[in-house]
Amino acid sequence: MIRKLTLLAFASATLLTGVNASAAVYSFGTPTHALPAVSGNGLTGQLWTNVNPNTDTLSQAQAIISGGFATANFRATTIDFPSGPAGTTFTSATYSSVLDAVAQSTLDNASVLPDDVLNTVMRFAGFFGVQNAGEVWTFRLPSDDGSAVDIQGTRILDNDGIHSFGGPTTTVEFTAPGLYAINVLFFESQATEWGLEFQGGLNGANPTTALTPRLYTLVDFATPDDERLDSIQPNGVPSPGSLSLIGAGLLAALGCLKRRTRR
Ligand SMILES: [Ca+2]
Ligand SMILES: [Ca+2]
Ligand SMILES: [Ca+2]
Repeated sequence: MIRKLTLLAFASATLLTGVNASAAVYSFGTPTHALPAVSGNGLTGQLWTNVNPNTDTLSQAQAIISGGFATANFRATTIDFPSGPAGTTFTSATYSSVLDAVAQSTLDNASVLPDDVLNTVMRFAGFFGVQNAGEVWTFRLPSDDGSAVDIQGTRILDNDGIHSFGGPTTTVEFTAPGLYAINVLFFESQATEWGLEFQGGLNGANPTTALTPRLYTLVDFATPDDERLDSIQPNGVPSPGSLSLIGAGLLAALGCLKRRTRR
């Protein structure tokens, strides 16, 4: 209780003084888009199944992502795999057991569901919604094996390599409200454990994976050049045309979807 009160007092002081840059490791103040009137409903999720078993680094995983289409695309309301409190499951588990109901219902290639999760690469792209100037977020990224988070092209969490479930924590201050580009990478290539969670906590709150209202899909707020992403277009959000878009420059900054002709 004492710790919680201290954190609340700190947060109040931050708001009153407006001087909090020294409290956060990273600071961003130039959003890509204005904050929409609607809440977010998840990031654009992509997975590559049965990748090279020697995919042991983030750079190797990025090369796979840049090399072509994902095996499947879906909407990730949370970055929580396996879904639920458990941090990890076994690499013998199937995608149907690690993806939550929304992910499975928006999946554009259901043939992956009975496959085991050994040798996976995943990428989550879209935007993080900041509602008020001066929000300070604590972000945490435990995974088995490697993972990373980029915001506006800056790597704020680097959890590279083959390791057991765990990862770094950092703090990010946003000095203006709006949508900030976010990109989460994950790879797993070594049996027997598999898991990823992206957690956030606002103004000293304990980080959790319950971030759905803050997460906005790429397909809603940019122009994806992989037409298969159209299949995960959700309901209840503005069409891309209702917002001003940066377009190709944004996709390049995200290290994004390779432009290829669908066969
Ligand atoms: Ca979990
Ligand atoms: Ca497999
Ligand atoms: Ca592992």
